[in-house]
Amino acid sequence: MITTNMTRNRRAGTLLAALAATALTLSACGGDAEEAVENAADTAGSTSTAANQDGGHDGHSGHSHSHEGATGDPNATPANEIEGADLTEGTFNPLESAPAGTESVSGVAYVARHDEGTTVTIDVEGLQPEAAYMSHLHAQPCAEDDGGPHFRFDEKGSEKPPNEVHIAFTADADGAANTTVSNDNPNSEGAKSIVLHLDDEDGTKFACADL
Ligand SMILES: [Cu+2]
Repeated sequence: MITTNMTRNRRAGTLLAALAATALTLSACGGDAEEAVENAADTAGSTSTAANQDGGHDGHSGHSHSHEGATGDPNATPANEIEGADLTEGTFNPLESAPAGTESVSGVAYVARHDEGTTVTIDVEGLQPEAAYMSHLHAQPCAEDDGGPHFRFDEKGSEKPPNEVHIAFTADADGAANTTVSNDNPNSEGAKSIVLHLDDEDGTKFACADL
């Protein structure tokens, strides 16, 4: 990655602060607080891991340039049509930080967990005609740091598919897109949102759906 050491250190610091904040938030809510604190501590113990995990955390990692294993298939069976699946639905809303020209986005996201794995379908409109976009499953709700970092099946594993779910897609002539990606791992309950990114240098986040 083309990240300088200075940037890495700054980002690692930001991530640690974010993790601490997350742990505090979770403590206040009970539930998995202890586990969250342990996870935060684990991550904090390794600077290089923290820096790597920040890939995509703030949308500036350049991840949008790697579409390997991520290209959506418009002809695949959509998540909401898979029989017997545990289906979650979310509604896309523009983020407060959405740049001019992206605020009219709307649509839905479906995540189906089933015997074969996890299938994600996004159905959006209000995009730029023929423009390319990127999206991912993210680990936090939209209201928390615009979805936070990418969701990973193995938290300490790769930031690429299949350990993350990436969905690259291109809008049609009407600015609409409907596409589906599948992953053979069904254990995606940790995915709390789907974030849409511009396919630019920074991978700018502009819309999010809570799952
Ligand atoms: Cu993302």
